Amino acid sequence: MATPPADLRDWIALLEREGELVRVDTEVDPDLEITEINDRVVKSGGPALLFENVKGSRHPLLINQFGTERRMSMAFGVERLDDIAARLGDLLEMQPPQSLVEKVRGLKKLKSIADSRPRSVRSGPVHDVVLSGDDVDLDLLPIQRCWPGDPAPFITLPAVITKDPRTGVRNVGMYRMQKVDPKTTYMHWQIHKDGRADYLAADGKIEVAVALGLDPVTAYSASAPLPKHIDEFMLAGFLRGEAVELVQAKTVDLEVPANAEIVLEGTIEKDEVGLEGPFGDHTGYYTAPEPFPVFRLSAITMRRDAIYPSIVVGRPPQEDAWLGKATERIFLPAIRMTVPEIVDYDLPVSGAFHNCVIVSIRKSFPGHAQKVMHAIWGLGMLSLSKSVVVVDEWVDVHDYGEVFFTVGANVDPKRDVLLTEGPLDHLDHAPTQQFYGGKIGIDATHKGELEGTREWPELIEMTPEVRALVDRRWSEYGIALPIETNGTSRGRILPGKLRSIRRG
Ligand SMILES: Cc1cc2nc3c(=O)[nH]c(=O)nc-3n(C[C@H](O)[C@H](O)[C@H](O)COP(=O)(O)O)c2cc1C
Ligand SMILES: [Mn+2]
Repeated sequence: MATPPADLRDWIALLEREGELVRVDTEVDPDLEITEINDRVVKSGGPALLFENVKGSRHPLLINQFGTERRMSMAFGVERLDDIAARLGDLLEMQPPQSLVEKVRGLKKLKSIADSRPRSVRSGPVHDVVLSGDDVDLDLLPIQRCWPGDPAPFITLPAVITKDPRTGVRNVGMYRMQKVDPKTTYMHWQIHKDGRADYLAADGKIEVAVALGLDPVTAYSASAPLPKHIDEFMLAGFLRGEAVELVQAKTVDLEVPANAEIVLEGTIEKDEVGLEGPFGDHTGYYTAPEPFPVFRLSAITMRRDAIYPSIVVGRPPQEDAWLGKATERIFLPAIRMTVPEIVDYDLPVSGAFHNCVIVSIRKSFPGHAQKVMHAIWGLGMLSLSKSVVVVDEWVDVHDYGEVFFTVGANVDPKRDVLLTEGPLDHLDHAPTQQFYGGKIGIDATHKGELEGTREWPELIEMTPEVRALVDRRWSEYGIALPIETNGTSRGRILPGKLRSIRRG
């Protein structure tokens, strides 16, 4: 595994060396123009963009740093996103050691957890420039207005740091911030989020620090759906293999990443809210204006020549698709800890992540698919999923054609569709009532006698012998295929498990 980048500049240098970044020195407008340029680049799988001449600001703007699977993997220093999950899974599956070798290996793993804890340092480049009092001015930054219906510019890629007033445990989250005036923003803390819980637990007011322009893994960690009591910077440290270094902020009692490009410091009063939005959101729709807390800045600190990071969400697919896919992959081992029969899962990007979960399971008893649906509806942020599609272990959940085939072929809508209700995503506009509404579970697994069906037919499969024969002889046939196929994409696991839910 390559070492992940140390800070944003290191990351930009890496992207540039790898041909993954274009510098744009033509003047561009942060009001809508950057969105349209970026949209075309994102949708064509193009490079990260560093706009060096943004109208109205001295600071360059970085966008699309996460916009492809390759860049997202580069951020973590891995070949494929699944490789990150493997490291975490290894840790989660630690058993009491049987031998000395295992003991040593176990200790190494524990050490890697201990080393993941953020480290306090005395100073850092984030304090090269300190602006407080009258000098605090958000107009300095090239904040984007993303979509035509947005009433103001929004800070879109922040790591918002708070402390639980009761326990002192840090929380870091990514929440958009609408600019209200040069010293004020709103804080879009949705109802299910830890950041909001810290705010609600506060007495009178809460201190907040917002880090902008981090190394990519730490930036990612702000979007990770961790349990409330786990510090996101700890996850960042674990995933980077190196602790996040923190310095004391200047005007609030919080620690901030020492090498952030920019930090905004300030407070949020408990009873001060304003009408935030509308905002062109990752659901593909504008979210309606709603009251959200008001963040009043007390300081802005920066590195010299600070680079401002941005992201645009909107109708999927957008850049945030890959932040979501990283979470999907990283959290698979943790999900398997609780629901071990889960083989794999996929959150389709076009489902805006909360609309649909496709999950494959090792089915071993009647109603197993329904058990897994309920497990998902009870699991962290996945609990907000509106639909869950359950398939057998041999179905590739990432192959939507195969999933569609499986649902079409195996579902009796009357028998296999579970309609229920529960909490829904803050941004879901479909339910009659905000936050709560219907859910659908679709059981597309093979059924058996124990579930009261007639004999289930066999899936069509070629024999391994004939496949091997054709593999061997392929060159003799002289057939050039437009796409290389070795005939192994289907039927990797033969549906033999079925027998366990059939009698005998
Ligand atoms: C680009 C992007 C923008 C996001 N904007 C918001 C937002 O405005 N409000 C919000 O509550 N969550 C937003 N999220 C999701 C949160 O960052 C995510 O749920 C995170 O886990 C919240 O952390 P917390 O549970 O510690 O509060 C956003 C995620 C991404 C990737
Ligand atoms: Mn959290």
